[in-house]
Amino acid sequence: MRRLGIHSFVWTDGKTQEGLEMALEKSAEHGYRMVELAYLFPGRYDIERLAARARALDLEIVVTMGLPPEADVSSEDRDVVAHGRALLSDVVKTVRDVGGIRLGGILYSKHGKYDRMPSRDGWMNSTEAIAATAETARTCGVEIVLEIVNRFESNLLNTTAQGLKFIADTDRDDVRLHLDTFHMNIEEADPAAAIRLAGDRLGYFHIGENYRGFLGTGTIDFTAYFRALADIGYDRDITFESFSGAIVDEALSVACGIWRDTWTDNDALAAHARTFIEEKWREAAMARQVLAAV
Ligand SMILES: [Mn+2]
Repeated sequence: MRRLGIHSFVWTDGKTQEGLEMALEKSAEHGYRMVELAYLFPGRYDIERLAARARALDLEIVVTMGLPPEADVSSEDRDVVAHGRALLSDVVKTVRDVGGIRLGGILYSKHGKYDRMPSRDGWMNSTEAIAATAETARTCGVEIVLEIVNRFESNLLNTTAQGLKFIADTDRDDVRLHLDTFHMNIEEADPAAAIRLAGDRLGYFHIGENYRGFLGTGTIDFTAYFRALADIGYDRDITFESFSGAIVDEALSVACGIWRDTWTDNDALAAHARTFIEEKWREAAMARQVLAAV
């Protein structure tokens, strides 16, 4: 693991500049070395000031988002796809301007439940849009990772295998997968095998409990996930993601179905998550050493 990060929605709904700056302070205070900001749309924040705060705190910034319906690059409507491509290009430049290292999330489709089947033309439109976005990102020094999410949040990429096929179709070797334990728990027959299948195409990893609350209090077998990460020699970033009705961003909460409080004390949540992830990471590394020594 390179850096351990935390999603800003643990701290703030992201509506104000002050909220985001507080999220940076809180993340650093809790020993996290990276913060994930969502929907960093151009013009909403003082980007220069955020960049300076992150630098001063030695925090890396990652940005994630999902596309709104009117900017769905997996649409068959040319205007909608064009809007999506322009939005992705703008956001990549904003990520560059804030000093961010990576743009992830549901960049390849709408974020939300679809009422139609995915189409071949939509798939092609999306792979072409991501290829173009990756080219812009390359010139900006930003990495593109595609988050594989559950069936209720996209109809295009729900499994690692689908994600690998999609990346192959973009014809880019700099686009990687962004996997998330919460989504894998719903969609993958064997999540640990899916991590091994992703191998060196895995670029970013989200840790969340099955109900998005305190780690270790739900049904996800984190030991299996961490051992798989150790097996593939995963050496990139890991971010803790947790949402509660205690902190509500209308767009994200509705898209993710956050209807209730899974926690109210975010300081306790963040402190616990860091300890939990670092401990699981150490355990997995030790298990691998024991195995190799036999
Ligand atoms: Mn996630």
